[in-house]
Amino acid sequence: MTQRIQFPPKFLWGSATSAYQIEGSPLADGAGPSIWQRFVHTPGLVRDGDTGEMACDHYRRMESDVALMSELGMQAYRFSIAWSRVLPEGKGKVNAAGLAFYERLVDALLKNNIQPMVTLYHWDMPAALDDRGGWLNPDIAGWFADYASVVFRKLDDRVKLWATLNEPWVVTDGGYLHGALAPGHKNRFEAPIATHHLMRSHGAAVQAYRAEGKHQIGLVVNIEPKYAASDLPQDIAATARAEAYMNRQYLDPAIFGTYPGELKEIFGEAWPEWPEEDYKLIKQPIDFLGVNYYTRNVTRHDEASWPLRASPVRQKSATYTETGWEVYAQGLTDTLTWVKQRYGDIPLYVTENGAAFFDPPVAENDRLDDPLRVNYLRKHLRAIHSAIDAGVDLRGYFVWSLLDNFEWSLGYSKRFGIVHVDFETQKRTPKASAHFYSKVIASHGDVLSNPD
Ligand code: PNW
Repeated sequence: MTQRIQFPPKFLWGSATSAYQIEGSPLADGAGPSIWQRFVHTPGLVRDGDTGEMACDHYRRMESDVALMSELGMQAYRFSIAWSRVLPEGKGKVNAAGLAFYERLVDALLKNNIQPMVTLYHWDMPAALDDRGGWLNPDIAGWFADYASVVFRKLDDRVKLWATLNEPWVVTDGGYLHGALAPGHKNRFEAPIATHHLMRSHGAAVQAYRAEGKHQIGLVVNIEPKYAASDLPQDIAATARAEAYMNRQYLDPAIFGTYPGELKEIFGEAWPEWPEEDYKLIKQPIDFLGVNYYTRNVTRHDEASWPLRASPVRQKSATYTETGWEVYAQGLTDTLTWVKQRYGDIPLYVTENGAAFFDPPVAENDRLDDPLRVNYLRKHLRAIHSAIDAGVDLRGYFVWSLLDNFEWSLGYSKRFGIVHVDFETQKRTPKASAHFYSKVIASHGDVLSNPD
């Protein structure tokens, strides 16, 4: 008899979104503008001039979206709070109406037996704070902790899983080094400073949580395992730099209280020294780590690539998604076991995993077949099971994303949803991948044992 796939009894199955990507109505009910509000209204920065003004109109369709999650059998839902809905100026006066939206969302989820996981920062810095330097201003740690406290006091009686930051690497690399994401800076002196104050802010929010909260708080990072393209010493060194830059830049300080030495090599004189007390603030004990996994990277030395001097090598026989990311499920197993080996036995969640593929139009019978996404999910769900088999303490999995949504500077051109959204009518249509994922949840993973 073949062995059936089994997941731990309390393993949580969920889906994920973020505020600016789905909500729409960014200025409703007294909310202040965020840096994304500014970025999307600066001509030329977002593909086709797309904005999050409407997005999935989730701000007004929240109840029916929660009902849809319930129909799909979701057990958990990871969403983010828009800081400038709660604090229109980023600090100071609380906007009760903004906070009330998230309270209604949490209550709707709980009524449907869906566990909320709340991310405090998914890239939408209040514009008023960006005017004061945003992540470059050391005061941001206090502002962030104050914002976090407002939210903890309101929702910690109902929310058991909190995340401080979503993907600080993307915030600094996209927002401050290469400028593809808000606030759109391109400055190698700024990126290391943003990194440091992001991590101080993470630490300060965790400290605030120990004072205000009673449940679990963690950090969410994106990890892309790096594999050397050859045995050449220069490729191996380039791979170590790429790994330090993306995978260890935030986890090492959060867990060990130090930055990887390679960062000095990468940034040179732009990598500053920081006072010892900062590292104490950053290294707060956390309750879990969230890992966002999409792809891997085969890495070679490349003098022309700034500032890493490392480039990805395209894999000839591999499948690539519409964002140009190789489909490589083994990398998810490798990532989870690497985190365990390097950082110890901290509980883990896969907080994002998914793929953008071109989807056919919705058929007349309301079906949409997305076999590539089904295949991606099946492989990656088996990959997390392999990691659990190898002893990783994985507590749950969140597919990215529940809905097709605003994919940042790529606008609506890339669809990650397991539910199709018609951005003209706002009609939701679960894709075949949603039905597949429903069956995974309903069988607690058992269907993954069946042949494809
Ligand atoms: C994540 N990378 O971004 C974000 O958390 C989501 O908001 C986003 O929609 C999703 O992935 C899909 O893009 C990432 O280059 C962006 O490694 C870039 C990388 C990873 C994650």
